[in-house]
Amino acid sequence: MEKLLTSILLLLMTVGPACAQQGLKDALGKYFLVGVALNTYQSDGKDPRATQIVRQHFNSIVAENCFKGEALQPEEGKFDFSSADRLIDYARSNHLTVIGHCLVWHSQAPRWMFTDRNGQPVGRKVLISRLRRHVRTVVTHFKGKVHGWDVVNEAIEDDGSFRKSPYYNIIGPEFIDIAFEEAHKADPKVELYYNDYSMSMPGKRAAVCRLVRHLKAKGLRIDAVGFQSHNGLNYPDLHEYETSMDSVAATGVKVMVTELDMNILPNPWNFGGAGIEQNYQYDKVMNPYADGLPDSVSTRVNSRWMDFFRIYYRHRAQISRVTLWGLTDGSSWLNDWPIKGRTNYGLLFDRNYQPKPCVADIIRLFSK
Ligand code: 9MR
Repeated sequence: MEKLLTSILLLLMTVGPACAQQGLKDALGKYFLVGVALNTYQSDGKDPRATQIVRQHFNSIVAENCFKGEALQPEEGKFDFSSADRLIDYARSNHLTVIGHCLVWHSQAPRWMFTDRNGQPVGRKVLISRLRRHVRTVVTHFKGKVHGWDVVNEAIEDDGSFRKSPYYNIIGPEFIDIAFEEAHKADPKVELYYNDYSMSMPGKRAAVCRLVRHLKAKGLRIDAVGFQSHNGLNYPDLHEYETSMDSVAATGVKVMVTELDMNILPNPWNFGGAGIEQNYQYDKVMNPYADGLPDSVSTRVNSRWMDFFRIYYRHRAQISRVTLWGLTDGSSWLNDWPIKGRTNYGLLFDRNYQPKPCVADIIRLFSK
């Protein structure tokens, strides 16, 4: 009897902490990849507390910046994979699936990409060959190491028109087809995605679905559409957001939530005027929680997180990945956008690397 009790006690001691340690990936991972974007400090393994959270909660990572064009090909023909390769090593030693972000984007493109030696815009042929070379070289380098690529990022405006980026202006909308074609040629096995923000906007939704159908009709590979999901407390409209998920899924590709976070600070565009006294007020009003988040706001934020994760639960059959755009509140880009130096609370883990209350609720929701 005594032996039996000791065995039960021992079992409880081993299983108990394991249960308490259940992570997001254990519950949500049954349905889709659970990812997080890492900065280079984190993916270089310099932040052990970050690594602990990554290991417990996530099974996928994406580079917040070091896979972007300007980082990988800072000079024409001179590729620098050093940071990105360290992220691949980090992923391997922590058993994480890597997503590549991103191959073709008007922002953070290599500086030289659109101009010639004299600073004049390059012609169509030259830009196509530069685009192809970048995509081919990068995808080939990471062949077998990256699970999927954001091939084209943010090429469509909220009203559904094409963004008038240098790629569009010089090449025309075919730059998108070319990018997908070249990526597939370089690695026929790798998944390919189109990625954009404000996916709840009806104009953007229609245009992105049109784009997916167009690529498929041309016989090009596309596996998923990324909904960046830089959300706020009052946007997007949840119904429109869900409608977009259904519409995208109806085109025959998966939905990916690729850059999930929540800006909880006031929106400066509601402000007008330029008086000095108003500027002073502006700072204070725009950074109201520098000393901490009041409980009432915290409760609202947690419940808003749950609104989104309930949507992801309902749509779990359509979704192939949910990735947070950063690990802790302290490392989020939202502290510096659209105003530098604010104290934002945009992620699931706080500045002390502690999970917000909603983390346990999300795990419960997906464990039922
Ligand atoms: O989080 C990234 C930030 O560190 C960079 O300064 C910024 C530069 O444009 O890019 C941020 O990530 C963006 C992502 O690559 C694409 N979608 C919007 C993200 C937030 O701006």
